[in-house]
Amino acid sequence: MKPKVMVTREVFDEVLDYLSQYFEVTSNQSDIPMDAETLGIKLSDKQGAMITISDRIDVALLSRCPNLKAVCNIAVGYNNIDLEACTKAKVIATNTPGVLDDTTGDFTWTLILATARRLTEAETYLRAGQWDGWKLKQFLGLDVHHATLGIFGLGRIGQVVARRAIGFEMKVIYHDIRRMPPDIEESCRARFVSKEELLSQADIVTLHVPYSPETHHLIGKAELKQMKPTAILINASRGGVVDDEALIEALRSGTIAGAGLDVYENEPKFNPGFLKLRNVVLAPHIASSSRATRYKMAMLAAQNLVASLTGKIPPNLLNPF
Ligand code: 8YV
Repeated sequence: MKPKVMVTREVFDEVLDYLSQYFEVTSNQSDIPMDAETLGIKLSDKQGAMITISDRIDVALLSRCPNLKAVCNIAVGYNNIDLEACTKAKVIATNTPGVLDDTTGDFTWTLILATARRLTEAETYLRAGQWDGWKLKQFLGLDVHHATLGIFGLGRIGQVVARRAIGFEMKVIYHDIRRMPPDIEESCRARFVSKEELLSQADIVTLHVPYSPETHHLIGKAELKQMKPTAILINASRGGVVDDEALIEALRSGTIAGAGLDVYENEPKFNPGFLKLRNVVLAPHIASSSRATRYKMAMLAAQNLVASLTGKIPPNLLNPF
């Protein structure tokens, strides 16, 4: 008998076909997110699950799923998975690093350019029929070329963002928990600086750190105050890295000039204060969403699941066994 697995959200048919070669597959193709209670019921008789960041894998869930052997996230970030609890329960956990770096880096640039040049604000104005002609001082923005780009987290995605900055002839500075090796700094043309220097020098601050207790509210009221009033903040990493309430206040009061966001605290119920602001570009967590990349992410998660349940070491194992 084939092992039973669940795919908790809609995925591509090809991915389901691949999984079906190995498993009896149940898939939530209706794509309605499941609450913790439903997830527990659905996974109670499964050996494996392909999950997304909206599925929380914790002690409570694991205690209800005695057959579970592997949870494979369709995401590089895995703050939805309690790794320690998985290890204790002998459940393999995996993620999808690498395949989304370029696409997420591209989208970070989408946010940088749209925010710096006030695209959402200008388009809203035009669509509302308010445009009555060209004006010299209309929607004056921030120049991206030759500006200073400050990157928090020079990991895989941060490096992509830095390399794209070379074309804009920017000065790139970065901060991380540890300094990167010289070859990476050189290929990114990035200079390591303190958190304080990054915040006070950058015209554009962009965040590429994972969410953890250490990065919770990495950017809060005090950090926003250290930024230039002309600077913009970009977040395509994880909600919770920024204190959204503090950011809304900073955008309202002019502490900083603008923000471009793809992620929020308490997604998808983000702070409604953002909707009242003109100087913020808002996207619904789509940084990795190109057709090709989302396919690769789902397929990689499926490969991780197949390896995990066929006695192999999965390519993207997160916890020790
Ligand atoms: C995913 C992401 O689309 O990979 C991540 O960590 O944030 C996105 O690329 C999202 O997490 C869906 O699970």
